[in-house]
Amino acid sequence: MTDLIERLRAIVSDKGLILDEDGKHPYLTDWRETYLGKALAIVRPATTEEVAAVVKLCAAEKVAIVPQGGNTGMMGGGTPHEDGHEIVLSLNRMNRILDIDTIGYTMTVEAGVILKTIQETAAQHDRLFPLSLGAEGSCTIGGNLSTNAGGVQVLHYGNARQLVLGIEVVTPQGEVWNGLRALKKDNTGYDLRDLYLGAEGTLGIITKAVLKLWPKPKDVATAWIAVPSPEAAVELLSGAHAASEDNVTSCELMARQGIDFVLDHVPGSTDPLQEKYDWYVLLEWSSTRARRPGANETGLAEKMEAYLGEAMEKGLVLDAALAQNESQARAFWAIRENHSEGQKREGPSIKHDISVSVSRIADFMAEGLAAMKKALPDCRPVVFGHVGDGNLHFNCQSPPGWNKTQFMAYHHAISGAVYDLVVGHGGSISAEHGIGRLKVEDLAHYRSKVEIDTMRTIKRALDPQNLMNPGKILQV
Ligand code: FAD
Ligand code: 2HG
Ligand code: ZN
Repeated sequence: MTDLIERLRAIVSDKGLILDEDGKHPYLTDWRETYLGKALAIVRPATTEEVAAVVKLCAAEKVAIVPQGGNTGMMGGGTPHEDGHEIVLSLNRMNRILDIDTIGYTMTVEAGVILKTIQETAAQHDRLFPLSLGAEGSCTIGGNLSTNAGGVQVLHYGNARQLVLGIEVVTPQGEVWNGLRALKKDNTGYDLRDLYLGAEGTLGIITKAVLKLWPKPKDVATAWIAVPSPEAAVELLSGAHAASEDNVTSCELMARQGIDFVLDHVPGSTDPLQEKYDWYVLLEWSSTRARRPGANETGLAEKMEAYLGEAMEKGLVLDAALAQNESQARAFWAIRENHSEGQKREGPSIKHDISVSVSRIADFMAEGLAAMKKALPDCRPVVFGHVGDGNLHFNCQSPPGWNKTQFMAYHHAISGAVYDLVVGHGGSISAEHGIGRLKVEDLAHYRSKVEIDTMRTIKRALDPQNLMNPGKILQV
């Protein structure tokens, strides 16, 4: 073992190696603190060549590797197992923006660049990188691509898979595949890029990416809206596409329970509306068309106000606050984005990151809430999410005062009931967070034999020694 550590040190130097227990700790547990693993070392290469050399050494020594970015994943995919035989390979020193091409609308980055840095760099060049999620201040683009992250603008721009043109990958054998092609069209055989995207580090390590950029929006309207029901939210969205001239960029649904947790636990949060309602929508429209100074034309805020007025007459809206400036819009967004934090501070929760088709949301919701309550009558449903994508965080908070052990005794009953319904509605048991370690058994249960066998065949072919993030997604 000393020999392995010394050989790793020779590749990444002292700066790239963490061996002391205090220093290792943040890399050994996940954001939700569901798992606490052990690792031989935390290895932090600074270049693709160093990643490749580390992987080659580990392949020769049969040491498994857990790739890690910002460690904000929800499924324990970036956390090592408890046996302490793996290394964590963190990409957090590979954090350089390599190129920005404003003519071709692309940006080339290393995998460890923080998502917010990418958004800010694009904005400085009057461009937009549209991936946007609550963890954007700490997650990395490598982690986003490896989980095929979604977030709050998928509705308009697509999920991470749709925002990338090319990637560079270090294979489980330590070879470098340079797929950094900035091509919109490329039909040359099997799509290797799409294989690694969403693979959660089980097929190789993403080291660089060419990202797509969009023009920066110049006119944005944001509203915090109380609605009578999830059905009304879906109908409101359906009409908004045309009313906004196809400029809906976000449509997030929230139940009151999650908002209360944010107001209770996240300092500085304030309720945008005076009255309390059961359901809310955060709606955002944005356009790249700037309002010309002095011109007598209607901007998105006026259009949205008119639309919400009509919707109110139809009973689809109970009350609404339109953001008057950017800081008010940010305050609305903070309430939405702090839902995970609010739930974490409230205590134990069981998360269901599910999707059904948008038109089935209302039926699923009624049945799902009843199923959760049947499994544990005192549980507290916390439903929120990307309703425009049919993706709900159909979460369940423990009854007040319960500890994790008490609550987890109901895990299978609650999640089984929810997932059976989701699958019955033709939906997915993981819309955006992936499988990681937490849902390995669920994936095997809910996906067909032919799908699981095909996935296993791919994994075995690319990683015959099962050293690349073993035990995540699939047991091989
Ligand atoms: P990590 O957590 O470090 O890793 C995630 C997985 O990818 C692991 O399996 C890991 O092994 C692998 N991995 C990481 N980097 C690489 C790499 N370079 N090459 C190969 N494999 C790699 N997700 C959404 O989809 N939408 C949301 O709206 C959303 N909101 C969130 C809000 C909060 C507050 C939090 C804490 C998380 C949220 N997430 C969301 C979950 C999470 O998937 C994202 O935060 C993010 O995509 C993970 O990036 P990361 O760099 O932290 O990856
Ligand atoms: C979000 O949409 C994230 O905020 C996290 O995907 C969801 O905490 C969750 O369940
Ligand atoms: Zn989400």
